[in-house]
Amino acid sequence: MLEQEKEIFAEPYKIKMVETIHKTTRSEREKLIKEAGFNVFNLKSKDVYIDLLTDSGTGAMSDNQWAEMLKGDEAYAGSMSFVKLQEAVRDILGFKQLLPTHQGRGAENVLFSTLLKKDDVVIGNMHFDTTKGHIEIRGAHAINCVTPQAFDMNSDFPFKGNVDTEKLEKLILEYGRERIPLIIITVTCNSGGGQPVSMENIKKTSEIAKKHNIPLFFDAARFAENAYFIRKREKAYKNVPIIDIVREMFSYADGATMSCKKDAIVNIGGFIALNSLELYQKCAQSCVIYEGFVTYGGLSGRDLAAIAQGLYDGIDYEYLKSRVYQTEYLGLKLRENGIPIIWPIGGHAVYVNAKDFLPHIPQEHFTAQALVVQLYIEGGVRSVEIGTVLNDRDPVTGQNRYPELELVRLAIPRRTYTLSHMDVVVEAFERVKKIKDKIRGLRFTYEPPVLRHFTARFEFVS
Ligand code: P70
Repeated sequence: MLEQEKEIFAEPYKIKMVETIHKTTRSEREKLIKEAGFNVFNLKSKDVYIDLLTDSGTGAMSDNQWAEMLKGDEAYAGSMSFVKLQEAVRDILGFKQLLPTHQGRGAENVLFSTLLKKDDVVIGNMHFDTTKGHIEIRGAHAINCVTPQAFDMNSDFPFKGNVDTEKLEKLILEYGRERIPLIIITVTCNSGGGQPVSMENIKKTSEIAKKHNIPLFFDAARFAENAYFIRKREKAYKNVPIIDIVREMFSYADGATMSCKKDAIVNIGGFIALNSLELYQKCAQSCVIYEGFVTYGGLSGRDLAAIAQGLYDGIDYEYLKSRVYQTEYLGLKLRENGIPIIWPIGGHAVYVNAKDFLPHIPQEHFTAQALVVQLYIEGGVRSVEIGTVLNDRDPVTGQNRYPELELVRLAIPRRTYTLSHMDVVVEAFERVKKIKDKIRGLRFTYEPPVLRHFTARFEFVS
């Protein structure tokens, strides 16, 4: 008898409802992307075969979530769906107070309009773009303080999302506690490649924050994937139930902002969760102004109910295992085929290093954007540029800000695609690889002044 049965991988669910996806021909795609100004944000979803633009709001809800949608009660005040969500948040995350918001950036807006003033400093491992934006429009400064291993593309370090705790102490002393209204840990660290933060690091960061009396918040969009990595990579947590890991993670924080469009597997929604009644009361005022009354925050009762169920779906071990397996499956196949990717593979996405792949395209011709465009032309796969276009111009000098890395992100929606779809993506890269030396760079034909990557238009450099 076998000592241990060899495990065969399969998704831990079966398909109950489907959405048809459409194939286009290469020549159709050449025409479509030209009409879109060589910007994939301008493509219609029906013209995309495999959509890896984002894992945000693109997941498939479960039968249990749809059932909760039907049961959701629509009440301006005192909705029972709100009560359900509050109970789920108390049970899983352990926070007493809850303010729903329309999505993650709504939560950031409410929290930061309450906590921040001009010249304040917010330190984090690596702030996500919307977080940075909300900090900077208030005249405050967003400072990244991630572990140096995050920048070593070949290192196997398992927790590249960790806070550099020594640097954190130094920064606190340098700026002074009075200027630092909060510290934020983004779990997993999206801007760093979907890399996790260890429990040990969370604990240490929390000790430092407590010592200086600074509140510690999580940007919790992908908290469940972070917990899964802790279980897989941190010895002390081997075989510990995900819910216990999540409870411990959040026990070290004073609060969290959440984009429920990620690990709560809903199509819209967010929240702020915290313990302090005083801070809740202050935030509640901004919530009513920007989002909606405190028991719905811009969402319908059915959305709140779907989030409550989604929080439980999102921490299911078998689901998380298959989710991370799928991302790894894609990443490993790309790597085997000689496509340079960021290592280790992140939880929600594979990041391709465009500078290494297309060294003949200089950054001023938008290396990663050129790869995004060609990947669409060759295979109908939509990805997103994380490089010079996204990085915008320096507001003072007006010059392009060239990031160290030119990346193409392949973000995988939750419970949406199968491994066969991942094979299609690998095949699309094969085709791109065959003609890679002929790929041309791009230049702007239209460049909006802010957040240019959403609406800019390009043409090929001749
Ligand atoms: C993504 C989306 C959103 C996000 C996040 C973290 C760690 C807050 C938010 C904001 C954004 C995106 C990027 C490219 C294309 C489409 C969408 N991340 N914190 O895909 O939350 O979107 O709900 O306001 O990752 O990474 P919300």
